[in-house]
Amino acid sequence: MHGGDLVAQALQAHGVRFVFTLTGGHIAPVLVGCHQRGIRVIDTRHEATAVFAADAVARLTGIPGVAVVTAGPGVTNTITAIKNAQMAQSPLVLIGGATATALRGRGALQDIDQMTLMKSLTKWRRSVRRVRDLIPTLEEAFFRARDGVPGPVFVELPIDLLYDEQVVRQWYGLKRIGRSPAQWAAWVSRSVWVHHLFAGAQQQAVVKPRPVPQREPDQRDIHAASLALATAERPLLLAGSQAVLDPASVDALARAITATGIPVYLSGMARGLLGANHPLQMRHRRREALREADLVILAGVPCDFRLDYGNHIPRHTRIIAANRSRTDLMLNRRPQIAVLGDPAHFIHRLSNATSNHNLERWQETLRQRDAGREAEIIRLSNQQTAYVNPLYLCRMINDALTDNSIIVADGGDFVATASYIVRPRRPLSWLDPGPFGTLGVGAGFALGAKLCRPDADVWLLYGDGSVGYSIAEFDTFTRHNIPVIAVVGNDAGWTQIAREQVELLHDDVATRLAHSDYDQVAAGFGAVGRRIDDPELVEETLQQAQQSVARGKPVLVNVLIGTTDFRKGSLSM
Ligand SMILES: Cc1ncc(C[n+]2csc(CCOP(=O)(O)OP(=O)(O)O)c2C)c(N)n1
Ligand SMILES: [Mg+2]
Repeated sequence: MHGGDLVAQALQAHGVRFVFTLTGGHIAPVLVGCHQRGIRVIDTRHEATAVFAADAVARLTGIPGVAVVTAGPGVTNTITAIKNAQMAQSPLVLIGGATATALRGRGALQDIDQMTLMKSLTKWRRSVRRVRDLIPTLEEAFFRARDGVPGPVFVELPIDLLYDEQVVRQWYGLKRIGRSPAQWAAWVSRSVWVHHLFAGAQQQAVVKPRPVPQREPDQRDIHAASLALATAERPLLLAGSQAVLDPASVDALARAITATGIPVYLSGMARGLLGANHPLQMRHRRREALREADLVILAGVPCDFRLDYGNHIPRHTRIIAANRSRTDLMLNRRPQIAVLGDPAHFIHRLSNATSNHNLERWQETLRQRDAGREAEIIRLSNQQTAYVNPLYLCRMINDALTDNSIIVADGGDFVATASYIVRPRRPLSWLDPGPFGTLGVGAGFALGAKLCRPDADVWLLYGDGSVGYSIAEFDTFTRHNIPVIAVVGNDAGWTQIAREQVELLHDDVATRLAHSDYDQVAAGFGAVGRRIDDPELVEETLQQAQQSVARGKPVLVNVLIGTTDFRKGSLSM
């Protein structure tokens, strides 16, 4: 048994079914160990994809996703994806290879200070120094990733801990003792070093995954919140990603929300929590609703740029906030009732403590407004634009979804439009990057999603700019038999940026792309590629795409789209 196998053993004991990687000499024993233990090893074409995939696995299963990358450039290539997971509060374990312990700082290949690099990106990190510490360190890593505010952790594994002792002794030149006193002294010192690496390795502890305790909301806060709710006439609930951190309890959460009767806006991973057509869920004109509400409950939703730093909620409006993060709880606005703890637990407790009161009129006002906006969207989607009207395309995608579809959003303008039109049908079936807002999550998220839910059809909505970051992963989809449907909203540009830039600076420099044949690129990697520029063909092409997926083939539909004013004036800063 070598160190790589011990790592695999620890991962397996923590419920890990997939590891995502791009290989390198420093990590080979870990990958082989996983493979031989039946953990599926998915090798991607970029380390960022491996981490995005691990992030998706974490979000959909609650079990930390695992990415294994090689020393140096393998680790540095993960930075954006790791930062994204940190800001999305997604628990994942990044395992990085590293140079041999005795060669640190001596000019070895790919030897950089990875621990300092990872300091601001991870909530916890360790460099393992002895074989016997491999399993306990990984146990700790899995615990830390999920404890409190979840997030990525980093474990660095020097290569000489991963091979068996005989091989390492050979590397260190311990097979032969030199004749001179100097050679002898060097041999002794290297021998002591290797002895230290392997000391106690034979008596490996059994892997014991540690349960993660949850901080329960304070009973006084629940009481105060239920009193506030009892007197509110126009309460509004905003639920965000942090409310669905525990996939096992999302259905119970949906029931608890329904029982409160409070109108709801869902964001991030919480989209889809209430299905496609729940009477309490509103989708549009949130700002107006926030202006009129007399009580706003923020369940895992910080007052960041998405709520205009709290300015979307008038000063006099009472706020109840529940959040696992003390910083997010207090960000920009001090709530009247601040509950430090899991927002889903809080809603359960609140729901139990609250007797239903009549909110019919308020619900109806919001519902009518929502319906008004829906009608407007349908009208806009029927307008003629060049090529295919993007709103129409989104409506067609929405119509093609089943009750078991997962949607991945990677792009700017086009996918933001889709987020108002394409409705996830069930909990945990919408994935977007989160507050870091990085482009490039697409293929990795889709990969993780399809692996976790092989029966689901995974729809990957891309902008034509965004698709460039991960189109090479169609190779991964093909090699690993991962059939997903990608739809590229191709407007030949980085439109979200162009819109403001051209208006304010009268120059479109660096925002133009070509109507490139992304479909052919995907076809080159073995997928089915289709290109359309005619609205008449959309419905049929999407149906064919679903058939291809049913036959096990990944598909990329490259749709040339026109422009509308739907998102005019929406700029995030
Ligand atoms: C990694 C990264 N680089 C740049 C940006 C800035 N950015 C935000 S939206 C956007 C345009 C995206 O273009 P595309 O994917 O084609 O979508 P479109 O807006 O054209 O629909 C850009 C460049 C970003 N969010 N992330
Ligand atoms: Mg574009």
